[in-house]
Amino acid sequence: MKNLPLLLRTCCLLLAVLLLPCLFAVTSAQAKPEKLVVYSWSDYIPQSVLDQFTKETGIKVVNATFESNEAMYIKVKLMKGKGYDVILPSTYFIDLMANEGLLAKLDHKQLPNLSNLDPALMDQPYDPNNQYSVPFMWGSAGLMFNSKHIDPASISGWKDLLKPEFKGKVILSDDMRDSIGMALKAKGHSANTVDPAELEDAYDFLKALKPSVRVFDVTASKQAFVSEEVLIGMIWNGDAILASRENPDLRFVYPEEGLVLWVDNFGITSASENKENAHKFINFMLRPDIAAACVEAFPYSTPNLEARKLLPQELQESRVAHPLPEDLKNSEFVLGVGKSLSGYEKLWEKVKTNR
Ligand code: SPD
Repeated sequence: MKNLPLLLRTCCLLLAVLLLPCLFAVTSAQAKPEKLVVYSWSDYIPQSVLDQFTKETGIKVVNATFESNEAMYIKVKLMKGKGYDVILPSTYFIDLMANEGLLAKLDHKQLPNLSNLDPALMDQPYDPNNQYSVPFMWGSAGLMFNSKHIDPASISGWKDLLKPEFKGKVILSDDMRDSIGMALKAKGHSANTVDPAELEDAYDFLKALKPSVRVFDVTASKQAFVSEEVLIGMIWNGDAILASRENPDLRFVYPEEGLVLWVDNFGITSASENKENAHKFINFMLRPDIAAACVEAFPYSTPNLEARKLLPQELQESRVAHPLPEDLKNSEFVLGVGKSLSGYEKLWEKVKTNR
């Protein structure tokens, strides 16, 4: 260095000073890889899909899970969204969370794969123009029974759950809107009623059914059917397909009174500090090959029309995964019920505590 001319030495020094921050940036990026926290329903996004995202982008994904919208909502609200980037609420929590400022507006320019989605499930009243949410999967809370123990000709709807021979053999969904929605349908009402008298009717149905209920569950419902711990009751359609692969005596029924349908949607928390990566993740999940991989692992109904074409024939044609319009006669998507939510909560509390 001593022998170099002064000008050259000054240039070298200047260059070193300029490059130093870049060097630090590179080392700190290497030490701390980018990370996204995705808060989703359990058994919904296969680990292989998350690994594929990391492989393609270098972004690590932590998949925290929840079992109900209510549990997810309380946690996100308590933390004001901090700590979570992408969340997966059902329709009836989208408007609630958006109105409370918990969801960020989406930038559709960063989501070109939106074009793969079925227009029939877009731009819904709970989120006009999909400003805050994009559908991932939809499905139903249907009726399943074991045909080894129960004559298929004897089962046509929810009212059959009340038959005395099923005492102690019934499973109901531990999801408040699923089970109250089922009871409302059984009584011929809308699953989204705000009429207290109709809710009282639903309560009467659930009260009469309670002695027959072996368990309220959503996470273990598949296993309860497979092991024949329960013989009849409610199950989400994706779990029904997985259960009947393990126990071929299981039959899924679209009840004549109708059933409740739901759509689970991706949203980004307003507190997310990784909104660009969150958009990258959602766009990746909307890719046909990725959405198809999700349905193959957890066979719910996909709103991704391009993904559906990639599914094995058996799943493309399954009426449990992809019902025909006539299967959904009298059925309804669960929607927000505004201030009446407290009426639903009180009813649920009474059912669960036998009051
Ligand atoms: N294992 C994933 C299940 C997702 C079910 N969505 C439920 C909506 C609740 N009504």
